[in-house]
Amino acid sequence: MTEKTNWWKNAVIYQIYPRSFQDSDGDGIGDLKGIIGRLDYLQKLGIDAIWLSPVCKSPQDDNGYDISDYRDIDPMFGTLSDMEELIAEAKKRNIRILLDLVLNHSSDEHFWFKEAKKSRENPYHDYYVWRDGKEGELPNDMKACFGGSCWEWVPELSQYYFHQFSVKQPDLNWENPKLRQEIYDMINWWIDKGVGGFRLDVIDQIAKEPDQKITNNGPRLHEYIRELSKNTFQRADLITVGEAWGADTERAKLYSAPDGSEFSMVFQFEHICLDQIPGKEKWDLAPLELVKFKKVMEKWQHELQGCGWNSLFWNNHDLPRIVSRWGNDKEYRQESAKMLAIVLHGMQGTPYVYQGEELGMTNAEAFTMDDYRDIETLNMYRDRKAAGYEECDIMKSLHAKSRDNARTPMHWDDSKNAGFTTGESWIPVNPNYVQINAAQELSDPDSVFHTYRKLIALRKQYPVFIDGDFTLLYPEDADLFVYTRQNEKEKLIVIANFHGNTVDMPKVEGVREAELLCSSYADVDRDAKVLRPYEARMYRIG
Ligand code: TEU
Repeated sequence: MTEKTNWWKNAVIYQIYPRSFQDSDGDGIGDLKGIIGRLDYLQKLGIDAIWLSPVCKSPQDDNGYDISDYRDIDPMFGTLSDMEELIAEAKKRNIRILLDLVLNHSSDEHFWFKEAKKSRENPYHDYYVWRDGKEGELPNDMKACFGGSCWEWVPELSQYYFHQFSVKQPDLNWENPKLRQEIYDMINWWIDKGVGGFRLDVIDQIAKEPDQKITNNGPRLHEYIRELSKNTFQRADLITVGEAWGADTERAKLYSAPDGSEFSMVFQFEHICLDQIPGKEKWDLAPLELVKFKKVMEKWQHELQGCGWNSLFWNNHDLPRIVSRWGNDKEYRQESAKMLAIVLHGMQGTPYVYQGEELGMTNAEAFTMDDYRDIETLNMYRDRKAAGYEECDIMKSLHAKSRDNARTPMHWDDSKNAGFTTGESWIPVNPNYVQINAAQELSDPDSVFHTYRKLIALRKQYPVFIDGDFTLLYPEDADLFVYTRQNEKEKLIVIANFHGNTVDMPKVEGVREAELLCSSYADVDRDAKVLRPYEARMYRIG
């Protein structure tokens, strides 16, 4: 096993959704050369690694999460040599590249699946999950994530194949040791190319047991992950993060065990699911209750202290923009974006910043059905229409939660198409790029960008960010999020007003003498009796 440095404990990771980051050739779709051209910007922000959403060859049914060749780059994004150049250019700037491994399913256009479909005896047949049956008599009533049944009929074989996502994303059969070995070889090939780590797409779903209707957390899950880790990740000093919607704290401790037997950390979504009606779908909206939210964050901070490792995130390519979700994307856009950044970056774990979050980019609030591109959104619209939902209710859910909210192009400047492309963008650019863009924020020392830059630098400067114990203060307060982090030498204090009203300043010991590290307002009155809307302050004693 390579010696592990755990470099990722004080790292900050930046997620790039390649098709919306920077286009270099005018086809309206972002690409690898575009990313290379923006590395200096990312270096200025201070991040340590980039998680790239999938860029491998793909028919793009689910924007690249349907891979047809794991060892090649999709021509829309560039070539393998562009990828090698990206890895090398990033390395020059001390930035590592993390790839997104989609191992639960492949594309139906992958060579393996094309072979698998030829006959039951084909050597690749067992790379996928099949059940015998009769046309029209589904093996069971399991539903796919993007709507419809999990089962798809293949008449030539008189069999159904299993797919947890779209019909073009057949599930891989992890019970087959040959498939597993094939995956390890592919991962090792990428490790040899110098990638710095991996994000593992829906990894908690690989050990599915369709006959028992088990999707995530199947009985063999951790056995598979340990074997995977041993045969691949443990060869190098990598960062690995598993996406696990089904993770509770107990499981997260297994995934992120300090002995490195599984991953470095996982993405868990307990906090993210708090603004939906329990037991319903993400489209069924409920207001966020701060008290509940704080309890969830506190639980994760406590439970993993010393025996696991958290990831910290507000956003990704599947989630709405945080400033539109739990901040205020109008009057207090900047203040609330900064407040959310301060609250998150003060906690224990590795923060992830999703492209544009560092500018306070907002949801695509004016999108109509003509503007949406995402398969999940299009299918939801179709299914809810058919089920009799009102148009205005459907649109309300989509404006709040469609994945396309976070997939509009990055705002670089106020020129046409926000500087993203000289051609026609694959998805509309958010018209507010004229006010919200990187060029403007770079030149304003009080911008959201500079708050992120400062927080990223602070995390590297003070060890308390990494090892300090977390204590939640005022747990029952419905507006304030107040906590401390403490190690033997230092203490951090974070005080935040999570809402748009003015609230009394909480009393926290030590604040008077403390050094102010960061705040969401440029002018800070240390004697103020109140916190202004979305005001947040981060102090240090040490
Ligand atoms: O997402 C996992 C997943 O379960 C999502 O479908 C999630 O439930 C949904 O986005 C919430 O709206 C991962 C990827 O991040 C996502 O982009 C892919 O579509 C999905 O896996 C399939 O690979």
